[in-house]
Amino acid sequence: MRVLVLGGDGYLGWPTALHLSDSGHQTAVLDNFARRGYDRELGVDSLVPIEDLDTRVAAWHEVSGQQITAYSGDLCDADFVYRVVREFRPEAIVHFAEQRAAPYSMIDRQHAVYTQQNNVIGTLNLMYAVAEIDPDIHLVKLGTMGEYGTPNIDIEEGWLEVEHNGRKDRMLYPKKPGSFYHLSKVHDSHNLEFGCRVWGLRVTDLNQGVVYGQQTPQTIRDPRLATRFDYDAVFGTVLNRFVIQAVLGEPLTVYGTGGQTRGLLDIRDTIECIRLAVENPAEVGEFRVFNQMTESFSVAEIAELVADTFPGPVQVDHLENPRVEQPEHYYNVKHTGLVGLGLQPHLLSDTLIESMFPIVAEHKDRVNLGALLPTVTWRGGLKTG
Ligand code: NAD
Ligand code: USQ
Repeated sequence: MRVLVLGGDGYLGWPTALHLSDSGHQTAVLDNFARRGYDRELGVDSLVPIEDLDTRVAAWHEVSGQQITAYSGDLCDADFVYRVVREFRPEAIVHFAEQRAAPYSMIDRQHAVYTQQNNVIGTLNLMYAVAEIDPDIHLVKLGTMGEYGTPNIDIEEGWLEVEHNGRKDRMLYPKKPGSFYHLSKVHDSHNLEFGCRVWGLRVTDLNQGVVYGQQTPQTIRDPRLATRFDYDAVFGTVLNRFVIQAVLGEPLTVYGTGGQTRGLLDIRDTIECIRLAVENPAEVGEFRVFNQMTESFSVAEIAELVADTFPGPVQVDHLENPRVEQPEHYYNVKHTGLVGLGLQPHLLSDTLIESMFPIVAEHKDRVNLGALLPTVTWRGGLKTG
């Protein structure tokens, strides 16, 4: 198939493009390099050095013989989006291209507005391009488990059968997200479902949990193919950060009691989920939702797992939680859709965590220690007075 990967220079987009290319799909990537700009803004860099997109693409050609086409531009530029869709003529588009850090979206008004504008408008431009150029294109959109929040009932895959005053309907699952970033994904989901209903778009919304890991079977074939690995308190995600903190000999930063529970998955499962979704498209007019996660852990359990696995002393600190989130809650998520398509999950074993220690050790001198502790708070972004 011809597959266009939006956000193909990012942590997940790049290894996904390699996996699709390696699976025989004609693959193109698109990115505006905003993510590299956030690094400069925050004074940090990926723990593992990454090449620029042209070098990556050339290295992949050298290693595999496969060609990946690269487009540089912004999804918020509608003319550019239309041009790429007309030129590449994708059968599927995988959409990773959003500002994806909850803390970044909570820095202040400007960052909240940027996040929602970038994410919602970019997706809207894309929906229009698909609807006007070729509505048969299957749109595979990265959503997030955080769209649901932590409701006190089971989390279904996107939809909920509701009985109210004796009548029944199938409704989009109610959302209770925890940041302006997570809210942007909710807005996207609603827009996309509307596009399916009104224009007959075919969409798969993948509500993904927190991803961990850094290597995939393709990225390890050459150091120039490495994907980014974030450690800072804004873009670094919980398990990756705990592994990095353990190797650096820094305390693991559990926010609050650590009773908050999240769905997680291995980066190797992310890329495989995308392949499965692409190769098994949604029907015309269908808004299909999968919960893309394989296991749930509380933050305290994740810290304990990392501390137990690391071959040395590890200190676990409980910091005052900079976020506003439920410290203890019910969490039971249905996630059978992707397994039904053939996903064989890599569950979090000691082997994976252990394999991350040497990656961190090799590059630990690149860490800006000042960026490890959280500085963005959920209420601190309001400039009152
Ligand atoms: P990332 O920031 O590394 O990658 C996103 C890429 O999109 C970046 O390269 C960025 O430059 C690009 N981009 C952003 N806005 C753009 C625009 N307007 N036009 C063109 N390109 C643009 O993020 P990631 O960790 O690879 O996440 C990818 C997607 O998966 C995001 O949508 C995120 O919400 C979702 N997701 C990520 C995780 C995770 O743990 N990393 C978990 C669940 C969902
Ligand atoms: N946490 C800590 N200590 C840390 C970092 C995080 O206790 O040092 C806690 C947070 O308070 C939160 C949980 O760990 O309760 C997860 O935080 P995170 O930063 O790992 O993940 P999150 O902000 O939810 O965002 C990440 C990605 C985002 C994606 C989301 C999936 O950045 O793009 O959408 O995971 S989900 O969490 O399912 O919404």
